[in-house]
Amino acid sequence: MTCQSLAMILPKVLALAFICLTSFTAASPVDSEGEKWGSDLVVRQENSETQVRKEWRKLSDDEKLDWIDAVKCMMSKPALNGAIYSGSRSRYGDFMALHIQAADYVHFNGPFLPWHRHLLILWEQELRNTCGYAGSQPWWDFSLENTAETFPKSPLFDPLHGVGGNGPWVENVSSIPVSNPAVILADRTGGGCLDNGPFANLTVTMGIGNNLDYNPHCLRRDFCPELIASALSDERLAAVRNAPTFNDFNIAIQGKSLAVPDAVIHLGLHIGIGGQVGELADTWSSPGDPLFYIIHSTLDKLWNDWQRADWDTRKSEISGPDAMWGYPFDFFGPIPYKNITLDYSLNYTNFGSSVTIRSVMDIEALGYTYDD
Ligand SMILES: *[C@@H]1O[C@H](CO)[C@@H](O)[C@H](O)[C@H]1NC(C)=O
Ligand SMILES: *[C@@H]1O[C@H](CO)[C@@H](O)[C@H](O)[C@H]1NC(C)=O
Ligand SMILES: *[C@@H]1O[C@H](CO)[C@@H](O)[C@H](O)[C@H]1NC(C)=O
Ligand SMILES: *[C@@H]1O[C@H](CO)[C@@H](O)[C@H](O)[C@H]1NC(C)=O
Ligand SMILES: [Cu+2]
Repeated sequence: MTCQSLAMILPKVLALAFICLTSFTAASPVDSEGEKWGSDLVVRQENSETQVRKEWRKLSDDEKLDWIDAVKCMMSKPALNGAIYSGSRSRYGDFMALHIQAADYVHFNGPFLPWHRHLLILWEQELRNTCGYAGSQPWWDFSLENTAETFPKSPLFDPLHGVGGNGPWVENVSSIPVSNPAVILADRTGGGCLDNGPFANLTVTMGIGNNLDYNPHCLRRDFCPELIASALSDERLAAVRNAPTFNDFNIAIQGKSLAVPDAVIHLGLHIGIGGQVGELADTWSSPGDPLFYIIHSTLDKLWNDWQRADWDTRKSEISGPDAMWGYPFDFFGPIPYKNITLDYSLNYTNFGSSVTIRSVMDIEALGYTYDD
């Protein structure tokens, strides 16, 4: 096994696996009808207490196992959307299908953070209501392990009280199906079917890529520690925290190009763990790896932290293109888009009611908060 330094791939301007060039044409701007469509339903349940989403290592061992068990429970509950998406074989699969069908409208644009915020609320409610989970969706303070040496040793990846670690090393991955075979990551260190931790031998039932058909395949991880160290560095995190506007914040989270050296937090988490051939690196089917929910909880926390640092302004500050790859994420050249507003409708097609961005701006009003 070799772990080449990221420097070896710096000169190449590579499109990362998390994106697919062909998806450019699939993105379409929302018309004005769509923007009026959302409701202002507040999700918080009557009389419910504020739920605190805890950092992984702040959970007791029993609490960690409770979350893992709840995820496995979701994988054991019957799908409600199996008749619509043949790949959805469980309630867990329904969430994956939701993400696959929405992916081209909710990444590299303005709705990215709000759409995933409400997705996590739906997910957390389902853990509680369908699987009796008493806790909250955990997040991960990756700033404690953002070097190539420390990242793989994070307690998050513990085989017993964590989600398991890397996939076993596979040198020749050329026959493993991926969304974008052009992506080569010199720094990859895994690639095999996950063989450790609570999700060892997990069968993912749909994907890879924008595909909702039944396609059973194993869960792979392919850690790229050098990419983690670069994309999740203290410097990258400072850019997130110090972003003066939501537009700057969104770019500090999602990136300003798809070149590997420009990868920042969101891509760093997905591709640093999913690597070249892992599920988590796939734009569409990344929720096939339960780590997806921990990653997105982490991004949601960063957004909330940023909002709370200047709450009066930021409780209502939103911007960005409605369309994927619209300015300032126009990495493939200019495309038609509209700037979103708080009235923009976040859709959960075949799954749940649409909500406006306005209705997800304040997590405390939604009934939860983060520790730390
Ligand atoms: C959201 O739903 C509305 C109403 O059905 C629709 O007009 C709009 O195009 C949808 N937006 C997206 C991004 O799918
Ligand atoms: C990798 O595997 C593919 C197909 O499995 C094979 O065609 C190719 O020659 C292999 N490459 C190397 C460098 O071994
Ligand atoms: C995964 O499956 C293989 C082959 O069936 C089996 O040998 C192994 O014990 C399983 N590992 C776990 C952790 O269940
Ligand atoms: C969207 O907002 C940006 C920043 O304010 C602005 O530069 C751009 O022209 C706007 N785009 C459209 C289509 O209105
Ligand atoms: Cu996503």
